[in-house]
Amino acid sequence: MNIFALSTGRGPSGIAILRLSGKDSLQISKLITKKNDIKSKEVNLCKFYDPSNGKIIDEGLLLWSPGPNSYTGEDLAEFHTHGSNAVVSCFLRVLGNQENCRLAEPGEFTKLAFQNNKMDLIEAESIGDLIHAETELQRQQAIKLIQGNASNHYNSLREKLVKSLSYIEAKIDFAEDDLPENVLKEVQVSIKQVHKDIKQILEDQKIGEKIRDGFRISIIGDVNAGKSSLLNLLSKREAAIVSEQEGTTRDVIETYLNIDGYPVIMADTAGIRKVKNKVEKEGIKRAIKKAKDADLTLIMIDASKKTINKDLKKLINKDCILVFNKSDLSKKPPKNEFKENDQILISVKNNKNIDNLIKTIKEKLSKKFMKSNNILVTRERHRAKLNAALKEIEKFLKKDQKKEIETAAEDLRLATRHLGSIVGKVDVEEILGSIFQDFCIGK
Ligand SMILES: Nc1nc2c(ncn2[C@@H]2O[C@H](COP(=O)(O)OP(=O)(O)OP(=O)(O)O)[C@@H](O)[C@H]2O)c(=O)[nH]1
Ligand SMILES: [Mg+2]
Repeated sequence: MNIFALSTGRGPSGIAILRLSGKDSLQISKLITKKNDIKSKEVNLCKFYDPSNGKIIDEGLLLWSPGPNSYTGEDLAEFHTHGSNAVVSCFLRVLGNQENCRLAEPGEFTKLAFQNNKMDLIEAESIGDLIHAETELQRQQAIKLIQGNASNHYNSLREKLVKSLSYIEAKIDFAEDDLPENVLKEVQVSIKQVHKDIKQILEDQKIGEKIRDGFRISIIGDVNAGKSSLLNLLSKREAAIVSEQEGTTRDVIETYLNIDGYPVIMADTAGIRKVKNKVEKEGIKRAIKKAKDADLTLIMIDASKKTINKDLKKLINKDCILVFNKSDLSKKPPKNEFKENDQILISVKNNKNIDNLIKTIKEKLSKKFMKSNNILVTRERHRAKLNAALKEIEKFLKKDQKKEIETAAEDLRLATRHLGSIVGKVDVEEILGSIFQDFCIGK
């Protein structure tokens, strides 16, 4: 079966690219271009025709990549046409009319690339991330992973496990005097190191996932301090209702923002105050929970107030930024004991000092999370597999490997499999290969 799809976005544009992958793609390309001398690794200037009636569709370029040296690993044609809806629809219809040709499913070209060993699972996932990247940080993370920094790391850990496993398998299979002494000791040392490495990877404060999904920032504070006004200003839309009435916001309102390259999910919440009203009370409860779960909390206070509300004070910790709003009404925010916190005086109304607030938010997130640029875990899937591998390694380390060598080997085998499945590699034959490499079995 051959598959095809529009690879560029829909809508009028200068150029559209349609891809066709499969063993008949050269034959189909010849039919559509009426050319017999289609060259690979060159740009072919062509006219495109509907083979059913010989009528021209458009003119453009054809890139022809024979497999396996193509994106999918199969024979692959790319048609560059003009990007109008009419041209694209006509071209898709013509491709669909060819024998053994069907529309590709989402991600199918990349799935083929993975199946044909053009890339591993992490690289394939990261291509999806790069396509969906909305902020600079997300772009940087995705391209790093596409280039293989995480895959290399996981592969090298896995190779260590495979090697240890091969020693253990040999110990089980062959007479002891054929093997170097201390084998089990060396295995222990190596596995302990792998255990330490995986633990370290997992202690990353979920930074990779946060960059993918967004840092969680909560705005909490006094009623009427301007929390909803700030959310609206930052998101450049009327996401939340703003009014001079106290207690306007009750539900948590979340908006996805790009704060100067940082992906952020910002939550506006109900103002903190003592109330009897059941609905508002629930809103305040949710606000407090949001603050506790957040990666960063902005405490918003009306700068013209004389003191900071006592209930609000209880929620301030060293990680919060104190945001005094309405600097147009008062240049002197209330004196307070929170000397260690960042304190910023802004006016949402006059758009004053907002850039400074954004800078402080970025610095704060960066200081708290960006401790290493060695970001590896970007998905829950990776984390779950790492945890599963860790569990098996711990089981292995707890065993007396002399007495329980068979079950210890099984622990390692499972750990290897979990690690391998992160990059999409599960290969038992490799263990055998490693045995032959390290022990001269034929002697
Ligand atoms: N003078 C002045 N007024 C502001 C400023 N920012 C917001 N306001 C006004 O303050 C009032 C309350 O603003 P909101 O954004 O609704 O405040 P809130 O903190 O969300 O209030 P609740 O949802 O009730 O807790 C509105 O009338 C705003 O127009 C500012 O910088 N200066
Ligand atoms: Mg509000």
